[in-house]
Amino acid sequence: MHAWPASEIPALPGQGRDLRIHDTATGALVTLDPGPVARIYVCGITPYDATHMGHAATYNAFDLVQRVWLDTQRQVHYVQNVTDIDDPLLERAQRDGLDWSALAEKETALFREDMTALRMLPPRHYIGAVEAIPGIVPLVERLRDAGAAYELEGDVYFSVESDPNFGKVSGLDATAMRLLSAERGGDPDRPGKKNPLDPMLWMAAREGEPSWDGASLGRGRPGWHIECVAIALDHLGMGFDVQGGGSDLVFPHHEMGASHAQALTGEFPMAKAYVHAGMVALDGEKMSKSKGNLVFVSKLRHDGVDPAAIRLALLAHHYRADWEWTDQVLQDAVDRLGRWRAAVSRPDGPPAEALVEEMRQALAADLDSPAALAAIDRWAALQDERGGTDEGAPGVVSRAVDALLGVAL
Ligand code: 5CA
Ligand code: ZN
Repeated sequence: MHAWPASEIPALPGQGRDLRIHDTATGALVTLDPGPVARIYVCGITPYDATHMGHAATYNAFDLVQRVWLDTQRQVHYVQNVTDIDDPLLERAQRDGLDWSALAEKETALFREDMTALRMLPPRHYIGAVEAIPGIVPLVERLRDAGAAYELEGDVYFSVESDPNFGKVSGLDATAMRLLSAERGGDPDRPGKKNPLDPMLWMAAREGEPSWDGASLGRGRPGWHIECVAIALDHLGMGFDVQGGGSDLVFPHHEMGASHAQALTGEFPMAKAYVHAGMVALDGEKMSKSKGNLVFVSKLRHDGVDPAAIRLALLAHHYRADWEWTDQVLQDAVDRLGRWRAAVSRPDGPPAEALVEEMRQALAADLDSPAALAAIDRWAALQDERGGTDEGAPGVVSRAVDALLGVAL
């Protein structure tokens, strides 16, 4: 699949800092040492509805990771998937009388537009589940042949008991896992499974549903977790730097993915850091397509809201926090954007070097974007109250805000 166009990243004076980031698996901050090419896999959308503020907040977090790395003069190998075949997509297409693939295409196109408007840097590889099927099938066959998977009425399940490290990503106990499995796409109550938590790797073709050639597996479609593992291993290999997503992906998705990869390669962990963004809520409940309590990026854009203000509203919250979207959050961002634009519109101002350094420090310390915003607020207030004599300083600030935060002033 094609991704979306990259916004240009202005050059900055000085040098960025190495990223320290919270790893869910160890529960600690880790300093990543990615080498000249940093590798990151971020779980993409299931395209059955438009991009909402929760999605945007999560992709904003990983866009910051990419920008911090780029600021250290590294290249970034960023891979993202599109879950363009899965139960929720088929259910929505059926409900609305649409063709499932046309629905997926339409929502993916809208996502690209939203990401472009928000100045999220694109992945180098943007891969759909459907196009990954030829790579998924041999992995499932290998898991089965190695005894890590078994068949149940034509479907193929992964055996969590085959993995000595199962549970190490989420650190959850069996009761919590079972609850989350039922909530998030698993089928713990299906009779005949070896362990209720075992996730599906390959679903045999169902009447009236799309299916693909699965070689020795028979016709069918892939399970969700193996999709991301196949794409990540194909494009990044084992031991990449960051696997990212919202905190609702910790279990089962990222736990199962690590397990599949361990069974395939004998290595753990698949990613050096498992990084998770908090959940954005609306009216007290997690924003989610299934609940329908949504604020869409595209709707705000069409109502004339500046995408830079939407982005600032996201940046005003620490990526790991759970937070609530309100009209006030957006209004505050619109006001802040106005103050910043006024402050950089003059040819000179207070010195910019210390501010750029503060921004770099804040972002390198577990992506503390609220601290970066506060530093810019202080500079803008100084400019407003007393001005400054540093020629070109507003230009430096403007470029730093663009390069490090993806906000065009
Ligand atoms: N296709 C899978 C990942 S392989 C999926 O979870 N798709 S999704 O469309 O449901 O979500 C896309 C991303 O947005 C995921 O990282 C998910 O964790 C994140 N996300 C979903 N809802 C919210 C929310 N309310 N707040 C923050 N992030 C969210
Ligand atoms: Zn995923």
